[in-house]
Amino acid sequence: MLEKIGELGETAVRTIEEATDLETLRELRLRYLGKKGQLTALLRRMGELAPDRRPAAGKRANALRKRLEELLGRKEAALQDAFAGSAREKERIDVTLPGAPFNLGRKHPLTLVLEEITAIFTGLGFQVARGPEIESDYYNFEALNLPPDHPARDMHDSFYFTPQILLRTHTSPVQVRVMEKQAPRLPVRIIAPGKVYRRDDDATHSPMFHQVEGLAVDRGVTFADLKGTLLVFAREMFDQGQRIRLRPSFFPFTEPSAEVDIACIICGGKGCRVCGQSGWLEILGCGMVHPRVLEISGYDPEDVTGFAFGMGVERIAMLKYGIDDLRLLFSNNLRFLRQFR
Ligand code: 2U9
Repeated sequence: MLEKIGELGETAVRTIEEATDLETLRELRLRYLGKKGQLTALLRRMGELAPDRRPAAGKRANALRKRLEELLGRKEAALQDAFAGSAREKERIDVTLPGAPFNLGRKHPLTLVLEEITAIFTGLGFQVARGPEIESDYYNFEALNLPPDHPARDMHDSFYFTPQILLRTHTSPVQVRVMEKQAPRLPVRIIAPGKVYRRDDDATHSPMFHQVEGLAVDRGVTFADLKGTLLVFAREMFDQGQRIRLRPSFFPFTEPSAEVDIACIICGGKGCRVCGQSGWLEILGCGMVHPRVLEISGYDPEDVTGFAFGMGVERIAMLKYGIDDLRLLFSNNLRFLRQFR
């Protein structure tokens, strides 16, 4: 019996010393000291011994129980300390680690183009003017000399709230509002960028799109001023060697009116698929402000003249970046949008 207690003692001490976590230690306590533990079993068998041997064996077994309990207690405290230490280590902030990465956003290609157009015209002395997207029939049509039978005024071509209130179909009402407010002070030199709405929806038309319109009113403003301004714009926007061409056109609010082309930016004017073999690309419309429009807004057409122009921002962006489908600009596809900066 004494021998058995000795052997058990040796194994128990060694395994407890070797334990590296609290879970193992709990198992060892059960294995040796638990109800069904090995030392407990030995103590139970004391009765089998001859009476004269019992005291020595009992003393030895109890001494071992005490020793193992002490050892388990010490080991438990040591492991608890070590665990707390490593938890603290995990909590420590390492200020030398690199920061958490985050994705930097980009500007939408339409924003980039709008900002570029704005920068060119503010550089030429134009100021940015803004106005409401929900407009009255008066500012959107009547003040701009759009006759009552003009197709844009049809319920099917514009978005109406009531017969008198609609989503603006161009940014021209902004210029009318500015002129009305500042007349008869001169000069007027403004651009009106913003969203406009028309009942159109296909590969080249969106029901919402962006325009930049410009207006210059002063004494002695001529068609040459208009052409020079637009040539500077085309050269700043596309290429310093850029050429432009003006073709006669018609708008109710300008007289005379013209469409403006730039030499094709793909083939340089030779003719290709993009320009339909013509060598030219239409980029905007323009003209001298109709005397009726000047008069309605409070300026004397006998005293002052003005030029005006209008362009679609989506069209400029598509030409500048070689985008072949308008809908890409409104699809929120990050693989497309990531390409612009
Ligand atoms: C006032 C007087 C005249 C603005 C003008 C155009 C010609 C023009 C189109 C270009 C493509 C619209 O986006 S688009 O579909 N615009 O061709 N716009 S002259 O004329 C004005 C504006 C305001 C008071």
